[in-house]
Amino acid sequence: MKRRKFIKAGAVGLAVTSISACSDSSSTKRQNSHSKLGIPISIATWGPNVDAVNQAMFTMENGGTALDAVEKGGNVPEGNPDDMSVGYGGRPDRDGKVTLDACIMDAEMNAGSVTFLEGIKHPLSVARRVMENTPHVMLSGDGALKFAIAEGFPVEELLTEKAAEEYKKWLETAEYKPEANIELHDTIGIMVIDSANKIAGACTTSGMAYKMHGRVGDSPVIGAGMYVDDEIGGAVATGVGELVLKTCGSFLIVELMRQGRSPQEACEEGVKRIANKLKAFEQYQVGFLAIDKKGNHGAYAIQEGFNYAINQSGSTEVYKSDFLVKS
Ligand code: SD4
Repeated sequence: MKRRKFIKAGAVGLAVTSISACSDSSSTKRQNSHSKLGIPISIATWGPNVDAVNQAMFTMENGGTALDAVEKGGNVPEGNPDDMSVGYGGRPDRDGKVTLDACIMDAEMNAGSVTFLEGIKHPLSVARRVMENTPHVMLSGDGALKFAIAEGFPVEELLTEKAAEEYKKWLETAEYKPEANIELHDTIGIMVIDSANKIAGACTTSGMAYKMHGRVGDSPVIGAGMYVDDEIGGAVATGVGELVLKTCGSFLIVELMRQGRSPQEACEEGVKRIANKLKAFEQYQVGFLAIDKKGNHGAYAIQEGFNYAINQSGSTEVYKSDFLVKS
């Protein structure tokens, strides 16, 4: 069953399609981006990830753990060829290769990650196997691929015709210039808290389009692209990963919440840290999203344009994030 909902959340009103995972209760109007509506919650970067947060909630409602939920949620954009920032259909690097980064973490501080992985549609599921089936946290490149094959993952062509065509066009100038608000990113950072009050988080991406071959961003780095701490809450990042890596973005935000900041205040401070420390930050986009253990959420970005999806209290909504650089 598919149903269409008109979502009005604070300053934003977006029409989204939600799947049957949601209960039938009507959409809740929210005044701001850090209202208290409790757990379970599933939340992810970028509005188009409504299907992912719904899938995550559906997984929990059907007996899955928080970890299952973030994996299944993240698998949605990974398998969607129309999402050109994640998994199958992702934009390639400047050598024309689709290389993927992903990580996952649970409430017990177990973590797994893969970086620079080619040919596997669901890098997040490989990251989970790294976490569960190896003594390591991160596997990279050929080693990650070898492990994935040994775990039974099929090797597939991930470069779609559409992405290949865009790449060919890009080659005409071959200029690598990440620009804010030419949304060359839609990476999913997803977090859930289940009804047993356990948190989990994940992040999965094809990274910055036309990056150097071998470049790894923030998304697979525990504490940069994603971090959860079951005592406090969690945070995820999206945008130009170099800025997030240099400031340990997600870890910083969780630590700020540990010191008493709300998720909203912590995200704002995370963006301000970038602004205070990194030159030319205003040319780029970074968005942070955070939740605490009560299910309060907050977000903040350098630029206008960041939004995020939530499934909480029986409804799915898209929120628009506030941002720093206002003309
Ligand atoms: C990266 N942070 O590879 C990722 C890109 C991203 O939305 O978030 N895109 O730097």
